[in-house]
This record gives sequence, structure tokens and C-alpha cells, in this order.
Amino acid sequence: MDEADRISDIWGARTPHARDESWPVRVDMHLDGDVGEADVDRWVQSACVLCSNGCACDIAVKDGRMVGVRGRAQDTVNHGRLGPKGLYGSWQWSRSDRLTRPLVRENGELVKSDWDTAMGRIVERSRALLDDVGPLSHGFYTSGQLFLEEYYTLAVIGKAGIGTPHMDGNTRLCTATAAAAMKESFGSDGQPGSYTDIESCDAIFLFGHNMAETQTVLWARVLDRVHGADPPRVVAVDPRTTPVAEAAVATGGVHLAPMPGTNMALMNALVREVIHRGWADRDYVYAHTLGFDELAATVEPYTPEVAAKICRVPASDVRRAAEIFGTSPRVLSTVLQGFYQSHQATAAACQVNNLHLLRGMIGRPGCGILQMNGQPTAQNTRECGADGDLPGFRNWDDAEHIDQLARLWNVDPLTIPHWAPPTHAMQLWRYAEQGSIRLLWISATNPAVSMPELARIRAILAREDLFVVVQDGFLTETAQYADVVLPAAMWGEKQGTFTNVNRTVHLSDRAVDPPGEARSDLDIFLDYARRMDLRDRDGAPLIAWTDPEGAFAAWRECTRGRLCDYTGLSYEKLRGGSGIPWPCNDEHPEGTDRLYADGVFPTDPGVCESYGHDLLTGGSLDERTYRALDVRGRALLKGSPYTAAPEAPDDEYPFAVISGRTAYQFHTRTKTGRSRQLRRAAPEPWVELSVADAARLGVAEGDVLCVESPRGSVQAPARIGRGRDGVVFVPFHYGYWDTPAGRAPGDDPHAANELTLTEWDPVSKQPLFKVAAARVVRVADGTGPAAAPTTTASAPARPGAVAGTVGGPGAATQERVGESAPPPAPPTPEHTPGVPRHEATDRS
Ligand SMILES: Nc1nc2c(c(=O)[nH]1)N[C@H]1C(S)=C(S)[C@@H](COP(=O)(O)OP(=O)(O)OC[C@H]3O[C@@H](n4cnc5c(=O)[nH]c(N)nc54)[C@H](O)[C@@H]3O)O[C@H]1N2
Ligand SMILES: Nc1nc2c(c(=O)[nH]1)N[C@H]1C(S)=C(S)[C@@H](COP(=O)(O)OP(=O)(O)OC[C@H]3O[C@@H](n4cnc5c(=O)[nH]c(N)nc54)[C@H](O)[C@@H]3O)O[C@H]1N2
Ligand code: SF4
Ligand SMILES: [Mo]
Repeated sequence: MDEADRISDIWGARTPHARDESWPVRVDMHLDGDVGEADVDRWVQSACVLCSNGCACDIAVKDGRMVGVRGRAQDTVNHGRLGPKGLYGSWQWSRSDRLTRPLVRENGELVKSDWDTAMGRIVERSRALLDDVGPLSHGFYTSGQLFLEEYYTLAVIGKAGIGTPHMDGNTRLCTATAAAAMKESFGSDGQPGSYTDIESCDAIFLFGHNMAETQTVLWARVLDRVHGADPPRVVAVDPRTTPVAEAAVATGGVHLAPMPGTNMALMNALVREVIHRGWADRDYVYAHTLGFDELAATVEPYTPEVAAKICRVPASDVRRAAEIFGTSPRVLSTVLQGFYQSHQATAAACQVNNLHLLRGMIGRPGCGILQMNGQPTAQNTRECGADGDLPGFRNWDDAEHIDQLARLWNVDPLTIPHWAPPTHAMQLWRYAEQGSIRLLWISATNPAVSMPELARIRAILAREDLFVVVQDGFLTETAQYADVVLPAAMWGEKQGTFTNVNRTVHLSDRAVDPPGEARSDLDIFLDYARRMDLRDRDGAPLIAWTDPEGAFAAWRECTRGRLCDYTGLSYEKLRGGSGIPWPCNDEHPEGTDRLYADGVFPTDPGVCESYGHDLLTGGSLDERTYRALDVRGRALLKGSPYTAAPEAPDDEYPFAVISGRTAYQFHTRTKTGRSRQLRRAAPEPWVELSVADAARLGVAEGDVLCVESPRGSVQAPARIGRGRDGVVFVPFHYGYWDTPAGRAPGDDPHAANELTLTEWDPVSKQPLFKVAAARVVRVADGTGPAAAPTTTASAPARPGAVAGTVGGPGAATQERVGESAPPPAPPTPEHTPGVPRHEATDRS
């Protein structure tokens, strides 16, 4: 057993191995203070909810409190490992300043109340609005951080009970583009690839994805290949020098650092090179795809030189990256926010799908596509239809799909809103701004920090005519605007399931009691349904279940025969061993490691989740046009020309400003900000700029800078970092909950979203957090270096210029290499369950 400081050593000890060998087990454990492993009363099965990786863990319980975590050796996702957030951030918040009672607004102030009063106020307002205005007065803005059972219950309440199309998640800000890109290319959401592809790939491409900081355990898995025999080459597409970019250089791959907002030009050039150099698999393309000629014509103008000029990268690097993709036998790709939070998000993400389809690299070991998720349960928001989707990946525009849901829920099909696409979050907030949504129920998200253009969001939340319900474990920046605040039980305090990036479903059991009167989100939603007396067409209660397991059983029925088939899963089956990837049914009782082995995709009308869109304009295809394509289970190769971003640097605002994450904080820090080790590692915001830009502006490390966009400004110390010239980076984690008392929100701004703009991708409707222009002004001398982490992408350009980020004795973590191995991944079926079979398309 070794001890490690997992603040300074983010990825832990290496366990290198060769290609096609399984990833060794290493069990990581961190316990509070002087609690020893033998002192723990109980270990309770769960999985970490501080990112989409979904690392399985057991929660240590002592005297009725959470006191630490230990990775689960037997789980196929993490083989025992946990990262810094999982180790230190997953549980420490539970003892701090939680909401313990409902709050209601009295004479302008939030005051402590009780459940009857708080729910009574919501129900009274809800009924009055339904009577006076109708269902369109109700908006639900939820999360990627609740549990599957909670989303499904909320979806049924909203769609079959209230009948409003205005329901979406913060998943719109997060992985709407992942879903959209998979719908456009493959006909449905559903991750084609698997984590096991890391073990067998020859190259790994990370498109706008700083995996080293944002899925640290998955990156440890990559590092163990990189440090083993026959390592894969890494290609990083990111304007910053992230640890991923460093690995690209170290493995003989390429670091492409495009100017923010230019991904599409680069992708078109990569696709063009693969076609021009004869690296496309003509047979695969012919048999399993549609749209090759149009795609080839669309990318034709994008020579490496053209892309190089737009992206400001060397043309030789574009060629080299294309060559690695075109000549490696097995390529794994991952895509995340550097692509998804940009103006041609879906179009760019689809080009990654296209590269794989062109090379016939899908459904085989080592050839995965991971259109990543970010939040731990975002997959469930999408599949349960608590966002702008329908449950079970059903198509809102397919009358038979609506009928299926109406039969399942025993309601009139007309109750279920389907005359137009479900409302996306950006539009939902717009309706609240315009006054048509008058009740906004916000659960498990903190939009007063995480939405773009915060001054506008604050103004909407503060509207007199908007009744705001906030359901959270803490009194967040958003909660301070609420009319009613509902105290929620959180992870470890309630039971439920959730699904990670590679479709693996985990059960999380209740380890401890929630604080005070806090209730699970499921209980809150069920209580609302009961008090509203929501009924089906026979007068029976609309929601028949009363607990998580009952909700799970109902959900299982909803997925029968669909791609996300859960019918083979149960709480019992998920207990004791590893998480299990869907589809899981009678035919595939152990689940499915990867999809689409036979090259048949869920694109047929009647099966598909969407009839698709024009990637450039977002215009949607109707059923007739789609049927005329005669897709017959083939994937769609869709393209788009590159267009310039809606906001680009100019004389007045000469910098591109981007925002994102550090390894040590999660989002608006309600959990990680309450962890001693993590808070110390990244205590304050900073502004990262390049050496040349700093010199030009006369800025020294730690000087206070003001970054100003047309919408607002942020002040923070300077980190002279390793990014490219002309680009500044601001972490988006820091809101204002810990600003000095007496200050109004926005007075001392340091939230990155003071700067961002209200614009979104035309297909996925995901906002453009990575596209904005700003000027940078030095406002004061610093008092020392910025407190930005030195272990990650924010490392100073001059090594040694700043004291290193360390955790100290309180961060001691045990690592045990080589405990019992997890079960092998379930086999990849010849044919993907839930996708109709097709004879191989032969047009020769
Ligand atoms: N530590 C930590 N981990 C997390 C989270 C967290 O808050 N903290 N959140 C989780 C969630 S919800 C998500 S969505 C994921 C996000 O995970 P990531 O997408 O990896 O994280 P980001 O830092 O938002 O953005 C990734 C990279 O995009 C780059 N980028 C910016 N603009 C562009 C561009 O125009 N083109 C390209 N190619 N790249 C660009 C940035 O330089 C940045 O390094 O992380 C998950 N994991
Ligand atoms: N500028 C900029 N903005 C961004 C991004 C960016 O890269 N740049 N990234 C975007 C992305 S990808 C994301 S995912 C969002 C994240 O943005 P948010 O979702 O707003 O951020 P969180 O801090 O995770 O908020 C989740 C809230 O849910 C609460 N919570 C946790 N568990 C539970 C539970 O079980 N029940 C209830 N009721 N509450 C719970 C937490 O206390 C917290 O207040 O931010 C987006 N905003
Ligand atoms: S990689 Fe993600 S899921 Fe795993 S321990 Fe870290 S934060 Fe948790
Ligand atoms: Mo996210």
C-alpha cells in the first residue's frame, strides 16, 4: 500500500501495460483525519457524481456520517481508482452549511418555514396559473446531477401531468451537442464507443477536451497506455497547453491549437485530407453511410493551407494530424466543450463522427467515438426526457412514439406536448424574460453563476411576475432569488441510479440521513404530483410509484425495445459487482460494451430520435423529406461550411476570451468549495494570458487584471501561462457566494459568465461559452503570484516562478495496486439491441 498526495499527484501511481491487455486494478482510498479503515462502521455502494466518468466507489460511514470513500476494484469503469474530486470533494460538504428547512419569501426576505407552507405556496401558484393561463406558464429547469428516477418522475409530471413543453436541463449548457451530433449521424443518442477502446487503440484524438483535468481517472487510463509498450499517439485540439497537449507532444502526436471559434475549418480540412489521400474505407462508406458525395463537395475548399490560415496553426500540423487519423489502424476519439460550447458545435462534432465513418472505425475494439458527457447523470436527463427530449430516445415528431408514451402513462396523446420541439433552455429563459413563463422551477443547478450573460439572468430571476422555486442542498447564488427554497437531500443521502459516458449504469445507495428536514428530489416531485392531484385518463394517480425502485421499474418499461433498453437491469443486479452498460435485456443480460458492430444504425423512420437538421442553419427536416432519403439503417455523413463566430476579437476587444475548468473545482463549487484540500488547491479565480501578451500589456504574475467584454467584466490576478497569444482564459467556477457581506451580486464580479454572450448553436441550442471577445486592462499591482494551480493547464510559463500546488498531510491517500480484477467488459453484440436488423445494403 502506497500513500500519495493526490492534490499534487492528480492521476496517482502509474500501472503501465501494453496494448490489448486489461487495465490493472488500483484501489484508491481517502478517509477523514485519523479515521482508519478498521474504524469504518459500514461501506455503502455508490459511484462518484463529480463528473461524467462515473467512478464506482464505496462510501465510508462512521457514527452516521460520511467519512471517506474507496474505489471499487470490481468495477469496469475505474478498476478501483478515484481522482482528487472523488477523493476529497464527493463527501466533505455533507457536514457543512446545508439547507435544513424550506424557506419562503416574506416581505422580501427568505425566512425559515415548513414543508406544508412551502409546498402549499407552490401548489397554490401552480394551480392558479394553470387555471388562468394554462400549462405554458410553467417552466422546469433541471440538471445533469439528479438521479434517473428523479428525472423520469419529473418528465412524467411535466409532459403528462402539467402538459408543458417548457422543460430542459443545464445539460443544454453541457452535452446537448453530444446528443445532437449522435442524432444527426446515427439517428439516436447513445454512445457508440467504450472505455475499453483505450486499451486497444493506436491513436487517441481529443477534440476540445482537457480530459486530464475533467475526467482524471479516464486520463489515468490513457496515461497507463502512454507509459506502456506500444503506446498510442495522442492528438490534442485545444488552444491551451493542457496536460493533454503535453502528452500529444510527448507521444509523437500533434497539438493543434486553433484560435477559439475555428474548429469547423480545421475539421473540414481533416475530413478533406482523409478523402483526398485515399484513407477512406470505400466499402464501409458504400455499405453503411449516406451523403458521401455532398460531404466531399462541402469540404473540398478546405485545404490544409486554408484551415491553417483560419485557425492560425501550421498547415503541416493539420496534415500530420490527418495522417495519424488516416493511417492508424484503430483510433479512439473524444469530444467535449472546446467543440460543444462553440458556434458550429453540432457541425464540428459531426465531423468527428464522419472521420470514423469514413474510416469504417466504429463498433470495433479500439475504434470508439466518445461524444462525451460532462455531468455525472446528464445521460439520464437526456434518456428520461427531463430535457428537450422525449423519454426512451423517442421522437417528438413521430405520432407513434407519442402514442407509445400515452399508452404507457394512460393519458390522452394530446396531453403530451408535441406540436413543436420541446423548448430548449435558452428559449425557456427567454420566455421567463418576456413574462410568458411565470413559474420557474429550478432543480440542482445554479444558473446565477453558470448561465451566459449573468447580468441578464439576474434580471430575469428578480422579475416580480416570475415565481421562482429553487431546489438545492445549499443557499446558492440562485437560491437567493427564489420565492420558495426547497432543501434537497444529496448524494449519499438518497438512493437511485445513474449512467455515465460509456452507458454504464450504477446504483447509489443511501449511506446517511439527510440533514434536518431535507428530502430527496424524488420525494419532492412525488409530493408535488400528489398535492396537484395529477391523474391519468381513468382517474387513477398519474404517478403510481412511491420510491426509487418503483420509479426504476416504471422507467424500465418505458425503455423496452428502445436503444437504451434497461429491461435487463434491476437494483439487485446492480448491487455487489460492477456497473452494467445498457442496452441490457434478455438477449444481452450482461449489457453491451459498444454499439453498431454490424454497421446498422437506428436511423430508420419509426425508430430514429430525430429526422435531423441542416447543420449550417439548424433548419429541421420533416418526416416526408426524411423518408425520401431511404436511409435503411445507414449512418448519415453530414457537413457544413465553416462560418466565422458571431463575436471575434477586434480593435476595441482584441482578445478571444474562453472559460472552462480546473481539476480541483467542480462547477460553481457548492461541493468542492467546501472541501478543505480542493479549496486550498484552487481558492480564487485568475486570468490566464500568454507571455507575449503579458509583456505587451506590462503585466507581471499576480497583477490584478480587468477583463471586459461588451456585456460585463471580471477582475482577478494574472497568471502568466502557456496559452497562445491573443487568448485569455478564465475559470468559470467562481460565483459570489463567498464575497464579503453587504455586497450586491455583480459588485465585485469574478464569474466568467459576466462576460459571455446569449447565443447558441443552431442545431443543439448549446450556448457559446467558448466564444467571446474582450479587452484586458491592468488595474493594480499584485500581492504575489495568482493562486492558480501549477499542476495543470494553468501552470505558469516559467516553471518555478510560483510555489507548487500541494495538498499536504490532510490529502494523504492510499493506493493499492493489483487487487482483484474487475469482470471482463460485456461482449459487443453482432447486432445492437433496439436497432432493427437490415440486410447489408448492396448497391453494386
Ligand atoms: N475538475 C472538473 N472536472 C469536470 C467538471 C468540473 O467542473 N471540474 N465538470 C464536468 C462537466 S459538467 C463537463 S461538461 C466537463 C467539461 O470538460 P472539458 O470540456 O474538458 O472542460 P473545459 O475546461 O470546459 O474545456 C475544455 C477545453 O476546451 C478548450 N477550448 C476553448 N475554446 C476552444 C475552441 O474554440 N476550440 C477547441 N478545440 N478547444 C477550445 C479549452 O482551452 C479547454 O482546455 O468536465 C467535467 N469534469
Ligand atoms: N462560462 C462558462 N459557463 C459554463 C461552462 C463553461 O465552461 N464556461 N460550462 C457549463 C456546463 S458544461 C455546465 S454542466 C454548467 C454547470 O452549471 P451548474 O449546474 O449551475 O453548476 P453546479 O455548481 O454543478 O450546480 C448544481 C447545483 O445542484 C446542487 N445539487 C447537487 N446535488 C444535488 C441534488 O441531489 N439535488 C439537488 N436538488 N441539488 C443538488 C448543487 O449544490 C449546485 O448548487 O455550467 C455551464 N456554464
Ligand atoms: S474522474 Fe470523475 S467520477 Fe471519477 S473520481 Fe474523478 S470526479 Fe469522480
Ligand atoms: Mo457540463
